[in-house]
Amino acid sequence: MLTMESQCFISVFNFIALFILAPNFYRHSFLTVTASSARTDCYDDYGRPQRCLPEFHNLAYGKRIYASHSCGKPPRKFCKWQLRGHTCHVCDSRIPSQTYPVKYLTDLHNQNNVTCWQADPKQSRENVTLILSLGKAFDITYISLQFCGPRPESMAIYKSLDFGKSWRPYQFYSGSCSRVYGRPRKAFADRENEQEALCTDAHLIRPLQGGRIAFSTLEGRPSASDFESSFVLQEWVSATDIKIVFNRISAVSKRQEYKYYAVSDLAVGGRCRCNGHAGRCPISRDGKPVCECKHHTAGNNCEQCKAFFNDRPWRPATETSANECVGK
Ligand SMILES: [Ca+2]
Repeated sequence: MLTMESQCFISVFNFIALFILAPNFYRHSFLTVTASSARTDCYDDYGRPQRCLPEFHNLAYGKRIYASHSCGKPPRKFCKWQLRGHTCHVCDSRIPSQTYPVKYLTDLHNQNNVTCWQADPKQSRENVTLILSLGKAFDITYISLQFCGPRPESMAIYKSLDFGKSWRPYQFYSGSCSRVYGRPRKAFADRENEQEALCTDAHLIRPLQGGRIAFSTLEGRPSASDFESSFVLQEWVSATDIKIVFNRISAVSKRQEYKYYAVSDLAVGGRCRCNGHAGRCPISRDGKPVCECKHHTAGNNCEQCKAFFNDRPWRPATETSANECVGK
C-alpha cells in the first residue's frame, strides 16, 4: 500500500512529465488551481480563518474505472509496430501474464514495467468508453492518457456534475472535427462562452502509436488568469465523473490486429471541491470522500452555512478573505 506522500509525489511527478511531454500545456491552470493556494490550514497561527484547500492528487490513481470493453474473452491476437519491425501477442483472460485488465489503467505508472489495459481489436470499430466516478465534486486541472497502442483518430472527453445522470462535453480530439463532432477546429474559447468544449487535431502528430494526450481544463480559456473571480470557470473545472469515449482508431495499418485501443495510464489531476472552507477531504464510512468543513460551513462541498451561522450569506473563501459564516 502506498503512503499519502508517495501518491502525492506520483501526482506531482506525473504533472512534471506532462509539462515536458505537452509543451503547449497552459501553466496557468496549474498555478491557479494547484500551487498558488495550496494551503491546508483553515486558520492561521493567530486563529484567524483563511482560505484552505485539500491537497492536489492524481484522482484516478488506484481507482476502479468502468471500461465498456476489455480484451481476453475470447482470446485474440494483436500486433504492434516497434523500432525493429512488429511483434504479435495474444490477449487471453485465462492466462494472467496475457491479460490487459482495466486495473492497469490506474496502477503505479512505472516506465520500466509498463502495464496496459486493452480493448479487443474486434471491438475497436465500436465506441469504447472509460468512466471514472469520483464520488463527489472535484476541481479538475488535467486529464491525461498515455497510450501503448495506436492513438485514437477521434476521441471525446465528457464530464458530469450529477454523478453520471447527464454529461457535458469537455474536449474533442479529431482529424475531422466538423464531420465527426460537428464542431470547428479551435484552440481558444470565446470570452462570451468560456464553457465551450474545443476540438483539436494536434494529437495526430506522427508516429500515431504511443504518446500521451493531455487535456488541461483551463487551457485556451480567457478568464483563466482571473480564475478566482470567474464563476463560469470555477463551475467549468468542477466534475463528479469523467467519461472518455474513443470513437475512431488511427489507421496505422489496414489489418485488424493492429487496430485496438490500449492505454497504460489514465491520470486525472485535481482536488476535492470544498469552496476554500476545508483543508481535508477524507473518505467517509460509505466509501465516498467528504469535505471536513471549517469556517462554520456545512454540506458535501461546504457550500452552505451551518445552522445558527446565517448572519450573512454564504460565500466561497478567496485568497484575501475566508468569508467565514457568522452567527450569534
Ligand atoms: Ca498501467
